[in-house]
Amino acid sequence: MAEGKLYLRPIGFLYGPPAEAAIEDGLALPLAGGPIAFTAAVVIEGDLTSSQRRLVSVEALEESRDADLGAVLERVTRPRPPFAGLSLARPTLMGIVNVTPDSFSDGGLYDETEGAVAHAAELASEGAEIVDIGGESTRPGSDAVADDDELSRVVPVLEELKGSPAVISIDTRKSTVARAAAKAGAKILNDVSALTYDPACLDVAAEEGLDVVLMHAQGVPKTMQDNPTYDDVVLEVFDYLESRIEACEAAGIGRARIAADPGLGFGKTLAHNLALLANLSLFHGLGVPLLVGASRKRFIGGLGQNKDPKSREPGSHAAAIASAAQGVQILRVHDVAGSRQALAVWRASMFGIEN
Ligand code: 7PJ
Repeated sequence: MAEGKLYLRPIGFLYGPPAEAAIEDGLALPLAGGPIAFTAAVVIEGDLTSSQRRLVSVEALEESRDADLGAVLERVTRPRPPFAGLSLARPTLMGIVNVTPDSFSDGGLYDETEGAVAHAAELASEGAEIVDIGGESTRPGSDAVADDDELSRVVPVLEELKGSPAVISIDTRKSTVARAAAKAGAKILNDVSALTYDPACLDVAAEEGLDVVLMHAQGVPKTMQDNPTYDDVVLEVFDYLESRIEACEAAGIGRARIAADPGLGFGKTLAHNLALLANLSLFHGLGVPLLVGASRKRFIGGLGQNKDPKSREPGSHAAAIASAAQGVQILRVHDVAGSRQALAVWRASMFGIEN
């Protein structure tokens, strides 16, 4: 982080008619051009070890003539174009389909092609606008999978999903898998290493016209939970994602084709995960749509003492709502029907609308 760099964390959110009225009166600004307004921001200035924070109203922000502040404000408020053809006006659900024998929550259940295809179709019918197909478990402690094994798990599933109403995303770190998936109809490359594990993914995404999800992770799945450390987890994750967006742009993947994800659970302690969740709105300063995956993760079990991943749904829904309430556009979830219900009730109560 450069000394004196500025970050803006929008706070004081309004929803529905009060949001519109406050924007009209110059008392609030739209978060990422969406339906949520913010009335103030925490302005963070400094470096990773010593940062200054001040609370500033939207009126004062708009009066400021600081060029750096103006640039961040523009990125925070600018409307986001559709991602992979999807309007992001409402929280968009990405349903998780694991085609892995060892994945921690669906382990063994969906390892057959037919099971995975049926599961993907079910999630789409429940309201997943994106289905994320993964053939390599990246949960803490897991080993890497050989290219051929991953290919043979996911390609038959993708072939059968051609014609699905959902946008197909491939969850992989490998360029061979990303290429084959694109040929088989995938539109999104979701890479938990933000295209660093296999740098050829940059060229594959550029050449195949894939939209990309860049996720932050510290370390590799096998050892990432051993002793994750940060000076300031929120600012470090922000800087990393910003540098990866720049790497994508340099490789010919335009900003409109990029979404960013702080990577809950990937080289993070409970405190790190909670700091990220509490500060999600700061990531709008990246100027791209945000994706968050909290679903059934260990930190939810840690908070609620729940060891069984499937019993972590209530906490997963709470995390999805906490994310959507900060303007996060895409939520990666196992339980699409349940998440949809939770989000619909949250939206109806906060925005005063039914859809
Ligand atoms: C994530 C992911 C996540 C994105 C996994 C699990 C582990 N991709 N792939 N974000 N997590 N973008 O589902 O618990 O959080 S695999």
